[in-house]
Amino acid sequence: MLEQQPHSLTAAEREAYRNDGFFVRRGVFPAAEVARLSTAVEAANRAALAAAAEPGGGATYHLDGNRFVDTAACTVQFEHQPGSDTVRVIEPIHVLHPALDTLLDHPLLVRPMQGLVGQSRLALWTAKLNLKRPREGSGFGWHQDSPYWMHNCRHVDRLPNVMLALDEQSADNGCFEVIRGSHKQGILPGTSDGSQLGGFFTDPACFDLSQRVRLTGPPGSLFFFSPHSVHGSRPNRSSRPRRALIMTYQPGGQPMLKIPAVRNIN
Ligand SMILES: O=C(O)CCC(=O)C(=O)O
Repeated sequence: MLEQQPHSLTAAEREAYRNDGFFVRRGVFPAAEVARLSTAVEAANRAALAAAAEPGGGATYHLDGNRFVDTAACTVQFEHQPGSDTVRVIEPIHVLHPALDTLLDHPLLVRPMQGLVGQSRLALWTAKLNLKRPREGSGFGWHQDSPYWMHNCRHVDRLPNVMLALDEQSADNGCFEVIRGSHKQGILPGTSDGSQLGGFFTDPACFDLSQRVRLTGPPGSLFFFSPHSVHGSRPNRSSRPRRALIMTYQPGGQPMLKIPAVRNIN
């Protein structure tokens, strides 16, 4: 039985996660911490860009025409406009700045995650940064995370995600969107449009778009969601950034997705 501590999962949140596949804690991270983390993610972005640009510094490849570079520390995904040098996603992100590594142990993340994983000993599965820069940040098609992870993990049902908003998340800057209840059917079929990543996008016939919920909130908001939840987002058409960190936890003692090492949570 997990001890009830400050920030622990509430009964209502447990119920929401079970029924809807997600719940939200709005504006819970103090502004000063969000500011410190925002500075850290910009430093991490510069480090990732520098590593990707080094001659021989990374393996470059294209999937469906979009550029990825695997550096020694992380995968850097670039925005989709041809020739863009704007970073879209960096994974894993916690290795690029000490403040982002320390964040993984923050009670505001760990306490509710202990409730969702169902045990006190946790480890990190993966952590990524989604940058969604003003006007050029592209959207994410409807997908589940579990199909990406199922071949590397035997406990894919126990990989809850939490998204930490570094900027206000609104409809016009491409906030996170989720299909309520879509997690209940486990791993759903992908599309078969012949593209390289098409199989990772969820077949639209397999979920109910009328159950779509936009998760808006101020900086410092936390959005918890199931690895089976169908989710996505629209492009950022606004003049404001929509940066967010997504951390995924798992039972303690297990290795991470992209690094063959264990990062237990303190
Ligand atoms: O950042 C978003 O809006 C969506 C992120 C997402 O779908 C993902 O990282 O799997």
